[in-house]
Amino acid sequence: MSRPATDSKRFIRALKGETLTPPPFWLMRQAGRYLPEYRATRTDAGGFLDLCYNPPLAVEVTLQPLRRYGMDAAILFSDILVVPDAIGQPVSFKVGEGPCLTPLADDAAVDALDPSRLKDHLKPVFETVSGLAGAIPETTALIGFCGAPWTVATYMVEGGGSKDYARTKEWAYGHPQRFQRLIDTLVEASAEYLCLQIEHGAEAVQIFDSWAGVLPEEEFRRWVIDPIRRITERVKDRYPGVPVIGFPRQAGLMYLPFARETGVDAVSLDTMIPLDWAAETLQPLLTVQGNLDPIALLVGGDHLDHAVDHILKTLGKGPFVFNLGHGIVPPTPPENVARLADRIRGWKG
Ligand code: 1CP
Repeated sequence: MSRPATDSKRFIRALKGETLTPPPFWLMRQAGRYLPEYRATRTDAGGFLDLCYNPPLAVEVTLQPLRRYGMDAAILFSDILVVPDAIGQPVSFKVGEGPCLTPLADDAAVDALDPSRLKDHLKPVFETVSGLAGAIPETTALIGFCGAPWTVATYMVEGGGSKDYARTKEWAYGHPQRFQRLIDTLVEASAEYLCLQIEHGAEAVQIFDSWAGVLPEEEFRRWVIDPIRRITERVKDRYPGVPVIGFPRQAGLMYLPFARETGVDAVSLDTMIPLDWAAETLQPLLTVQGNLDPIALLVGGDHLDHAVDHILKTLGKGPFVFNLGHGIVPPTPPENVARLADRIRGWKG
């Protein structure tokens, strides 16, 4: 039996501007620690990156949430930090501490990064993408992804997570030429990475700029909008029909220039974006995705139902993909995710 064309999948149709009732849905971090079967596979795999680089296990954890909840899209199981790992800045994940890298020290460290290593180093990830393309249900779309240059750069300059991104801002404001070289390297590596995922079967891609919201306007244009515009342009040059979703988390009013200027097909909304503003200002321009508070999903019950209905009523009248405003948190009860999936699928408009 041949698989249906990508364009007939509900998730892809919504990204291309159709209004669908009920809307298609998937959830950021839908594969992850809230699922007991994920925790079991994770224990078998060894470290977190070992899981990302193990195609059969990465395919398995990508499929786990689909088996339970039948989302309209599967997101490749990997991490945004495989890109620095691939281009010459090794990454490790310490249990309970998150990612750990040796911080970039100077110009020489930036010059030593080498995007030409990416294709070889990330072979297991592309093998996972190919495996998934043949394994997901036929109406489900496969999402590839990367981190946006700004967000990935914060990990590379800080050496891990950060509260205020002070060192990265010092680089960006105080050494803009050096920082530009780092961003340019990440534009090149990320565009290549997304294109290779598409070549292996990804049908849409999402660019995660999780820490976009910490920059002032001028710097937001330079370090968020411009690099994402260049990545989108390169992907569209080679794969014009593949939708690109941008997620400039906590960008506030800057969502509007982001939507107008990056060339993305859809924006993923964080939890704080007012729904009426998004419906009136963003949705006439492009598809929106979002934006349930992950803590509403953790809490469940009436609060969850009310929050879900409010989003469906406000954004469901235009091109829309239901999602969270950020990733699922590990203590979320799996039955709340089932309640959410039923509520969305039961929506009649
Ligand atoms: O212990 C574990 O099992 C690791 C937890 C985990 C998981 C499940 C990490 C570590 N990454 C992931 C998978 C992951 N990461 C996916 C897979 C697909 C899915 O959504 O189901 C995706 C898309 C990401 C993307 C990612 N990684 C982002 C962008 C999205 C976001 O959440 O803002 C970021 C910032 C990261 C970095 C990262 N990876 C992991 C950790 C603990 C962190 C640091 C987060 C921080 O600094 O607060």
